[in-house]
This record gives sequence, structure tokens and C-alpha cells, in this order.
Amino acid sequence: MHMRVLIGTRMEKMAQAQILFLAAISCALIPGQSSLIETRGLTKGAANRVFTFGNGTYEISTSMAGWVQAKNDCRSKGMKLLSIESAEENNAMLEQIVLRPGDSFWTSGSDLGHEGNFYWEATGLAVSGFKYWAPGQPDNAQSGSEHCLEISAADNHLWNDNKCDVQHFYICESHPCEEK
Ligand SMILES: [Ca+2]
Ligand SMILES: [Ca+2]
Repeated sequence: MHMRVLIGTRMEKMAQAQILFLAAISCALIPGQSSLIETRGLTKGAANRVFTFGNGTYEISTSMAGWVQAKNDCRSKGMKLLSIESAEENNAMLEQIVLRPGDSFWTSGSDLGHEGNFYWEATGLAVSGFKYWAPGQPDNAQSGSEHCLEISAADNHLWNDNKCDVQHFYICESHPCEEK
């Protein structure tokens, strides 16, 4: 696993290195088994910017971007823009982002290229099984120009399709155990 130097405080870098290290160890110790590694708040009472769930590592961006830039930024970190496959994974995201009630977040969900068929760009798989759409969403509003799946602050962090060029924070995800 390569470590990436992040923009941030030294303490934050150390915290992330520690989490990645623990994630790597847990891969070795309990292969194939999900392990919830305790993460410590970088600031008490604030959302963790880097945290783990199961065998995944998640990182909330420090700045906002449109969906395409968000996707590319995650890739440049060796990660992928978030995909949410289960209620448990969704809850792990909510645990952090409810502490940021004013912020919406991009996921890798999109129906670009095939209106109405949402898929996770991170995995190429359809958004099926677990779904967390806000009531009436996705509605492809704004003259049919909403093609990217946001975790919407306006909808208590339920999902909404919005225009992909809207600037949001975003969450990158990686699974170092599986990507070996
Ligand atoms: Ca996922
Ligand atoms: Ca919408």
C-alpha cells in the first residue's frame, strides 16, 4: 500500500497514517472479515475526515468540487468516489456527516449516459438493493439536468439527484484488502 501525503495538519497526517496502518494490519490478521477499527476524532465533536468501516477506508474532501473533479481527485489518491452498498455502510457515513448538517456530499452514483438508471461509478454496478432516496427523488429536475447522486443537506442527508457541476464536498473510499 502506498501512503499519500495529504494536505492537512501534521496531526491529521499522523492520524490518517495510523488508520491506514491499522487497516493494513487488520487485513493480515483477519482476512475476509470486516473489522471496525476505532477512529479517533481529529477534533472533539467534529466529524472525522478519515475513518474506516468494515474493510474500507473513507476520506472526506477538504474542499468542494463538481462531480467529475471529485471522481478524479479520489482516483488520484488511489481511492474511488463513494459507493453505498448497504444500510450499515450508509450509517457509517451518516455518523460522520450528521455532524456537518450544512454540507452535502457527492457519491459516485450517477445516471450519466442512461437517464433514470443510476449506477455507482466506483463499481460499475447498478444502484440496487439498499437505497436512501429522499421522497420524490430522483426526479431529474432542473429541466432534466440532474444526473449525479448527492447526499443532500437539504434532505437530512438522504439521497438526491442534482446537477453534476454543483460544488460539494465528497467522500473517497478504498478497500486496500481487496485491491491487493
Ligand atoms: Ca462502498
Ligand atoms: Ca433531484
